[in-house]
Amino acid sequence: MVSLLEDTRPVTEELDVLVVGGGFAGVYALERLRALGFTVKLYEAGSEAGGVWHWNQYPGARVDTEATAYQFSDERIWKEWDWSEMFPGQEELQEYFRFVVDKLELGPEISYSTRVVAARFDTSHDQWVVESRNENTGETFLTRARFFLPMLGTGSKKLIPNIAGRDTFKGNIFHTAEWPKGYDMRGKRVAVIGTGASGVQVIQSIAPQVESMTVFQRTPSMTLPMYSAKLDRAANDELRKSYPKFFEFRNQTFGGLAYDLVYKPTAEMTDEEFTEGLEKLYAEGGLQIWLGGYADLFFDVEVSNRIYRFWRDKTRGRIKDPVLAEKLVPTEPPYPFGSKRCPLEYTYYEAFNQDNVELVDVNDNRIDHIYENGIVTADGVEREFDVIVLATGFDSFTGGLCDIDIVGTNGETFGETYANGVHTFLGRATSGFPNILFVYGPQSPSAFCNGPTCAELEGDWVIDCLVSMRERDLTRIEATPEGEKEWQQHFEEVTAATIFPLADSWYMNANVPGKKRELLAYPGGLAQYLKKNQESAENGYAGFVRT
Ligand code: N01
Repeated sequence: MVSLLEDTRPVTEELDVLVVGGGFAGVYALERLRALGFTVKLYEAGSEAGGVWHWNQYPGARVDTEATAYQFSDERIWKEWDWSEMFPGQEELQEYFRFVVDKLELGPEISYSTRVVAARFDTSHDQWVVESRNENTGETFLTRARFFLPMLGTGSKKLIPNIAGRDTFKGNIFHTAEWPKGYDMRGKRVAVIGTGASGVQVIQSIAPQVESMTVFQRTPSMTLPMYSAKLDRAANDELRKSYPKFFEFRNQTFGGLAYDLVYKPTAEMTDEEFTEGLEKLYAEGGLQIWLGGYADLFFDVEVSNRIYRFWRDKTRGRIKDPVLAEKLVPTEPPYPFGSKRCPLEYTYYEAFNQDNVELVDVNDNRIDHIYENGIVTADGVEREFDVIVLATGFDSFTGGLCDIDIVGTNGETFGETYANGVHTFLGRATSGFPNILFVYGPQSPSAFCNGPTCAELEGDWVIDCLVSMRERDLTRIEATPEGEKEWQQHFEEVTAATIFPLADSWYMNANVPGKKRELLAYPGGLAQYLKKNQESAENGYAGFVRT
């Protein structure tokens, strides 16, 4: 194969900036960079913008963050857009992205169904030569871009478990992120593998429709009630009045959310005060008990265990069968509460009270293989299914990036350079890959930060950086290995104080066989993260070399 650098095909587009991915981060960066006069394009593999909301069309897909916080702070959008409820569903979010793209007239700058497949850095021009494929025609073409911004989010690569016999199955088998649009579950015998946020939403949504459902659980989720209030025009108008101040507040919270952590040390609270606080947070619903609750939760296993007992006692009574209750809501915490993502639910636990819903704990009885009619467990029992749903999550932080054949100046791909662990400066860039800057990337707050908030705040840092380079006629930026070491050290110090390493979660990269077990979402909070970014910029982009 001819190297992209020697490829003689004509270059289709020559850009200042190529943005990859049409989720919140990509759309935000595209609009701002265009307004600042950069020649910029966004390539999106899907047929529409929306990121995870384009791909995840499974029944019950619904955002777990309040709509007030889960939106752009751009008044051209929120002044006109009405949310129908506080936790909108996937279709409404997809519609929101259509509205944003139309309103900001971004269409001409977006190439849909365009998947970036490879990139090489041309050191003589300080440009990336990027090869992309049209997903409809299969044709490939070349783009040259000075800056290459992969804004791939944390859910762009599906994690498909390696279960023997998968290809022999005669029914339908699909991952939650590739759900066939409108696929009808009524009357089907269904297997669901995985009980994370996606699994919980699927299970509770299809339980009333299916003929039967078997849920294969490896780890129980600590799932919280959602309570999505309906919002009419008047309610939206009322919210609009508060938005400017609200967005300022959102940007200063730990996770860029509609609420902040409670920083009062729990040791200074009486038992009554501790419990009353939990009752209030729990009654408000959503993720508040987790990302808007006691900050101590993340640093003190004892506090985490107390909150676990509170949650357990609220939840367990909803499950009729005591054996099942112990599986779904164990007496003792299977991992510290808060160290894995809490999904949100309405009727998740009630689904298991149905006679036609069965739970298989794969720790007691593992999935042995898939056969033509269903799944065989280690005990030799064959269960027949029409559909197998893989709610098995994502190769989250680096999967999408490593899937693109990007080779850096050291001759390594991202997969190779991260083989012994991810290295970045500020979660913003990796040495050896000049002019590639991340937003919501590995070692940034990502999973601990509300998507739209970090899309804007991290995006602003990247955009300011590109503007300052343009003003100085600089054409190349690269993270230094020294900067990366410093960030790694800080990252590890902050991580060591938290409860996150105590769970095998996707936060810890522990869900992907063969990858290094390491926390890849910065747990120090948004304020501290932005301060570190600011310090670098104010010190002449310390931690980077710009030429
Ligand atoms: O994925 P997950 P997800 N055999 O990795 C299990 C966001 N999100 O798609 O816990 C058997 O959380 C795995 O078991 P274990 C949100 O940030 C948001 O559900 O690893 N089981 C787990 O139960 C979320 O955190 C929203 O032991 C296997 C499940 O599959 C993130 O996306 C909605 C297995 C995977 O859970 C990912 O959520 C949905 C195997 N081989 C998602 N491999 C909203 O905002 C994996 N599992 C609403």
